[in-house]
Amino acid sequence: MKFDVLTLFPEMFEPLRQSIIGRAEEKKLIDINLINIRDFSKDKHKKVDDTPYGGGAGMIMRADVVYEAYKSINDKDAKVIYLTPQGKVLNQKKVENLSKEKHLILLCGHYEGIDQRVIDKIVDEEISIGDYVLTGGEIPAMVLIDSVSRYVDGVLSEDSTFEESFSHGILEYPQYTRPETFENIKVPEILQSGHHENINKWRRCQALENTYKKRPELLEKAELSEEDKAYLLDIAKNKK
Ligand code: 4G4
Repeated sequence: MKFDVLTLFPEMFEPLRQSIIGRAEEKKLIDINLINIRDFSKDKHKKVDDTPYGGGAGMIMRADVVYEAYKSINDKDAKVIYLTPQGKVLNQKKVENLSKEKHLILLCGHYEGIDQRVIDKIVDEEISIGDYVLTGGEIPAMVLIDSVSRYVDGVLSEDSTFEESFSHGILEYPQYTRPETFENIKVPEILQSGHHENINKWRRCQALENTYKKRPELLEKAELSEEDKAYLLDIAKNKK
């Protein structure tokens, strides 16, 4: 999977090249190509922005400079995504669907944003990572690259992707590792029983209870079995 990132601040993407995403790039499972929009300014001072027509605060990124940067990519089949607070809010389903694309172009705005004419000309989809305002689209672009890359074959261990597909739409169960006793608190006994069927049931119940208590709205869209629903009714009854 290829990501081309159009940005004025390519250095901001350095922390992405760590850990799992860094290794995925080394293994050539993903390719993150950073394009500095400033390289496409024809101005002698390398100017990329200007004041807004009609007045108002701040600076707007110029349509012509952004367009030249975009044209340097030269792939008509790539999907162009603009990271903006005005976009549809990203969720796990959207992430999974984006991972099926071969080539994504991520357009990062800074300052007060980008001249609308080049957005209308090149952008296929607007995406927001949540209802809050940031100084630029770079962090949202990193969030998108990280979340989408997890679905690319070989990036995560087979085990993690299998387990994740099982908990579809609900929260995870709690996890424990050594030491067996921490500050006088023992690991739940069942996890050392070796009885995998019971462990799986316990984890499913913990996941459901977690979701019911912390994010009950997720249960409306989750795919639940009859057994799941019966357990949720029990939790609801025991609530004071
Ligand atoms: C485009 C238009 C995305 C990009 C305006 C980008 C939050 C998100 C930006 C702006 C962003 C998000 C300067 C407001 C850059 N902020 N929620 N900022 N602003 O995904």
